[in-house]
Amino acid sequence: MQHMNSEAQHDFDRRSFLQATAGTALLASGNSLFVSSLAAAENAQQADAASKLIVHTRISRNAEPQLDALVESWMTPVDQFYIRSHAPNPEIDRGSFRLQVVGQVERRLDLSLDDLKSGFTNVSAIATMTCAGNRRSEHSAVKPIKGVQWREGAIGNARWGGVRLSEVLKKAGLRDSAKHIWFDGLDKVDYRGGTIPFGSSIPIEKALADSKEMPGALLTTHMNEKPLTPDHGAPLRLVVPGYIGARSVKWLGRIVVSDRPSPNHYVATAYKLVEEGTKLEWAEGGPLYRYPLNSVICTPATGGKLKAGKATVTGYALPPGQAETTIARVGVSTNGGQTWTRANLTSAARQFCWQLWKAEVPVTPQTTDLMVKATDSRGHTQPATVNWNLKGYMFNAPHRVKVDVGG
Ligand SMILES: Nc1nc2c(c(=O)[nH]1)N[C@H]1C(S)=C(S)[C@@H](COP(=O)(O)O)O[C@H]1N2
Ligand SMILES: [Mo]
Repeated sequence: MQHMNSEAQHDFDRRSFLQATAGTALLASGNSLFVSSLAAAENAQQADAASKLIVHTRISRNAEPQLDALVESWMTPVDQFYIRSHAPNPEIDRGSFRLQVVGQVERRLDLSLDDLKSGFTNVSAIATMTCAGNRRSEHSAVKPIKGVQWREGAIGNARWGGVRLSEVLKKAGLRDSAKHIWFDGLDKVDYRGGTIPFGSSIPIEKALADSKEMPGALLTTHMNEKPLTPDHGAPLRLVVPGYIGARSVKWLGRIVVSDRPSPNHYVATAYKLVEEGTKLEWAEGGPLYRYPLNSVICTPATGGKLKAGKATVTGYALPPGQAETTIARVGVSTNGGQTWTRANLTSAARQFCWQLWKAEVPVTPQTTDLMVKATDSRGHTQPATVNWNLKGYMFNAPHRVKVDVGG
């Protein structure tokens, strides 16, 4: 029970404890709690009554919104934003909190939340966050994959408020040897019998890639104009526009300026594309940084009943995490990709942000499924298939939903 530290976490765990003990096995082993995998699977099927999200796991929180709710607005409300955490939320005292900046710098920094707020320019930017494991369940359908079985909701678009990473790095003074910036969280992830912080790193070029409206990376205290919630990394998290969510470290405690990528497990071994997981493959594979071009049908849902005639289809499309790239067009097919109906893009087109779309397509009793495919402003289109990989990352083949059309 040692994880029940912060009050919010305590309430949450107490609630899940009560739910878990109500009908399913709960095993206390050593100092951790394990809900039986059967119970976890059952839980994953149900929407949590207290939140609007579909909960995959409770002790480390992993949850995603229902797709119809997700595309109700271009800016994702915090209570509809997916949560992906590898460990329970850490307890952090705002008053004594200090962000450390160390490594290949002229001077080390030790910054309180007030120092960050008053010592640097306050900026905000809208950017989409998505997990490299979004749509993992479609990889799993080919061959089962361990881990959270994300559907298509591990994505959200928010306004992130804070200070530019580059400004903080400039204050510390980068030495010539500086090539990569490491980020360590204050959480404790179980790893090989001990614990490690969740960590990431990004190339220095990305850290310094500020444009007028978009920082290369942002040290954020706010999400959609409100202080970050514990689930999303309070009091301070990194946000790296265009990169997989795993690079945007929550509960950020330490920045290390280095001449190489971070040795943290989540850079050195996880978040790579490997097939068998041999030592050689892990060593050869490069860390994933940018997320890929993607699109998803959010309504109707799989199994949806439609009337023959015109059907309205809605969803999201995500340009790849490359600067100055947006969605050029989205097509919906009702005949397995032989012909495509062009969708209307119904929200703003901006780099590093998803776009919502809506299409009217003809359906007949012979229509069995709907399919979507996006093309970006550089002329790239989603691949027809994606190679299966051991961790189930980066699934971005055209999304299909099965539908049932009545006469
Ligand atoms: N410290 C820490 N940061 C983290 C994680 C984590 O488990 N611990 N998960 C990462 C992953 S894999 C993703 S996809 C995003 C999810 O951010 P969100 O929970 O705010 O949606 O946070 C990233 N940052
Ligand atoms: Mo993720």
